[in-house]
Amino acid sequence: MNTTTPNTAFEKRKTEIQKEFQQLIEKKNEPQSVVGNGIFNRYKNPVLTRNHAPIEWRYDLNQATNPFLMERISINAAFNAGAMKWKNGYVLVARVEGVDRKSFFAIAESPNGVDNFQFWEKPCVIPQTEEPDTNVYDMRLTNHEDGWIYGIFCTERKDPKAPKGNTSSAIANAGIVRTKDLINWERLPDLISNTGQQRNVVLHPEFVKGKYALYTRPQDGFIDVGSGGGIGLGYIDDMKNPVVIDEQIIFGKQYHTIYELKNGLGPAPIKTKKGWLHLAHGVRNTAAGLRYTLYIFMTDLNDISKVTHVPAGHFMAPEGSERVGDVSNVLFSNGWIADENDAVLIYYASSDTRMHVAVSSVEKLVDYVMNTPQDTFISAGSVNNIIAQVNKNKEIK
Ligand code: M1P
Repeated sequence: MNTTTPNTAFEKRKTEIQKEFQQLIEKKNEPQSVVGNGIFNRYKNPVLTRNHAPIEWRYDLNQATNPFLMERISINAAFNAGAMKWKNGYVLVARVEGVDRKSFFAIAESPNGVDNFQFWEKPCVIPQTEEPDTNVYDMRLTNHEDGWIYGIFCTERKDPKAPKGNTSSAIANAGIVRTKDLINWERLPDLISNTGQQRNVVLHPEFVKGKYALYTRPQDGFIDVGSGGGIGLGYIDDMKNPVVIDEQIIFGKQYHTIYELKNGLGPAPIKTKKGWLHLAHGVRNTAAGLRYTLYIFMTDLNDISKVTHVPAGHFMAPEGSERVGDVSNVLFSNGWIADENDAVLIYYASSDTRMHVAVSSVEKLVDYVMNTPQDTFISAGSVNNIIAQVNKNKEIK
């Protein structure tokens, strides 16, 4: 085929690709149900998928070098996004994963937070430390009172101590960047802590006694959390020398709960009049593999190490098509936005594949966290909770 003569098949395909893409990113979203559970409303369509990746990232649009208009760089998934309000828009810093298995960060923006998310022109450029990151993912954004927006993410590198022939062992740690414009990212040194590996590290938005406060999730190995696996809290004097001091588990794993195997924080907490609201993920093992669900807890306004309320069980679990994906039976969240009108937009990923939104409010979440029965850790206790509620309802005149 002479690739320099006009190719109508090429032009036709280009038009079709552009049309399909436009339809996807302009698709309106709406709440799934008007009744729901009264706590939050899921929205019908995922807000971000691999198909939201810009055409220019995936295709060489030059007919001479790509006569069949094939995807040259394919994207596998868009998930686990940090979130924040930016100017008048809602931005997600998504974990975008190529088919080469490498994740990177890219910002998608929407005018209303529930649909019309579009990626910015190019992915984020994250400067490297002396030892390049093999893979980066799951950025938590914190608009800190020091004036910087921090992004703390997982940086993964091959385990130098892995026995010969072991080509999968890795070391996970917290990488740290900061920015004022979401375009230029300054890389700070990786977290220095004494406790093995780290994932799910989150910066608290306010100083605590003049120090930066950091939620951690120490673990013994890359997959194996070992004796760690709970939510820790430690302090840092200077983010340019991020040595964690006084790291202590404030909320551990617990037998026969949804956070029996792993317990890790989601996004930075939301400050309310009653306490700090936290969204986190709990993991338990089942015959079908690991199951990741989301739960909510609250800590004391004046002592962030004190957990004051923990409703029993999960807040959200994978449902319907959310159950299936690259890593099935997973809900994971590292981004939520408390909007000016009291609404809370909860951005969550399903099965390591795509992003969704559910909407609640600060008022509802505070009510939920403070008034839902806590776990009694035994079946008889769950029965008692139901009977107490039935009896209470009988008293209603
Ligand atoms: O595959 C589920 C999740 O597994 C890891 O999370 P955690 O360290 O809490 O087990 C991360 O790789 C996360 O990105 C992923 O969604």
